[in-house]
Amino acid sequence: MSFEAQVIAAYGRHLQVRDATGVCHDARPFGRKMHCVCGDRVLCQSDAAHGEVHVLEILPRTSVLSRSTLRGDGEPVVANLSLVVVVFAPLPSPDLFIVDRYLCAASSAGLRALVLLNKGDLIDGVSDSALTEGFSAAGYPVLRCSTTRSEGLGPLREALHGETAVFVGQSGVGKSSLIGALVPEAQLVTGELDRDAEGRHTTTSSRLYDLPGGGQLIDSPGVRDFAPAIDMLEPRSLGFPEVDRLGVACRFQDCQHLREPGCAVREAAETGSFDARRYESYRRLRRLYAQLREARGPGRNAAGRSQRE
Ligand SMILES: Nc1nc2c(ncn2[C@@H]2O[C@H](COP(=O)(O)OP(=O)(O)OP(=O)(O)O)[C@@H](O)[C@H]2O)c(=O)[nH]1
Ligand SMILES: [Mg+2]
Ligand SMILES: [Zn+2]
Repeated sequence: MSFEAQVIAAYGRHLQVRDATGVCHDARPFGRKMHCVCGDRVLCQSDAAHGEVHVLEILPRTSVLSRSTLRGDGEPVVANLSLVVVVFAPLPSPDLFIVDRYLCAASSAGLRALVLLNKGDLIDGVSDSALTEGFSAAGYPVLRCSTTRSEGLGPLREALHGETAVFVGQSGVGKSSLIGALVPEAQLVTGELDRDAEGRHTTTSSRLYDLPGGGQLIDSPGVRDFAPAIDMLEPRSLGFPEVDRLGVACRFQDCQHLREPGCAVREAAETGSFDARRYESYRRLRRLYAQLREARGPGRNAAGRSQRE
């Protein structure tokens, strides 16, 4: 018997899918090459004799958030989203380049994005604006909250209402804690938690939850680093909205906004109208973009396979 379902948890090849009647099944992709991710809509078949459910096919995705592997190939992370929420916090020491790169990945996937500063209880107003002003200036909505003090959760609930959103970001910023505060049933699911070297709980697989009042929210494992899938990036701006806007005034049409004369992007960064940190982040991503293309080697097409294969 075959049926349609949604992937609500993905841990490598171990999947959990939920059918139209709300029943959850453990499932496995049928075939080595199938890469299912959380949020995927899939066609399944139950093999009653072995008590197994196989995923036969991934139904067309409306969107997919992707990353680059170290080899420079694109790899899906979550699918069928409407919103990417990039979470960061004053502790652990924030790496804003990771936030920037998730924002670029969202824009290259055609997804709206929101920046969320959690652990507001650990920060004063001045440091808060130093951390967030570059994102606001770029045009991203920025929200602030403290999960431990239950502050700022109302506006966050409003922003998530009716969306299919994913929480992404560094490990330890409070993604799972936030989801626990927003989705009461989330606290019941502890199977995905593991302890890291310091004995802290850390999320090891993505899981989708229904938001009370409508919408879905996906918790994802924290990262130490993140690179967007390079083939999906807009080649001129790499997904930075400021570069996109300012770049129209560059002298050369194919300006990479590095050392070219008459570069309006670099000039804006020098005069302060483009956040200098964001510009530095653009430059780093530009270098990484070149490195990953190099790593993949010549003669590989957009799907990351050799053209001769
Ligand atoms: N002070 C403070 N601590 C918080 C807040 N939110 C979460 N924490 C703490 O931060 C730590 C990490 O929280 P998690 O929710 O596990 O973080 P995570 O982003 O899910 O981490 P990974 O699963 O590893 O990606 C826990 O000890 C939480 O209690 C907050 O608003 N303020
Ligand atoms: Mg977590
Ligand atoms: Zn330029």
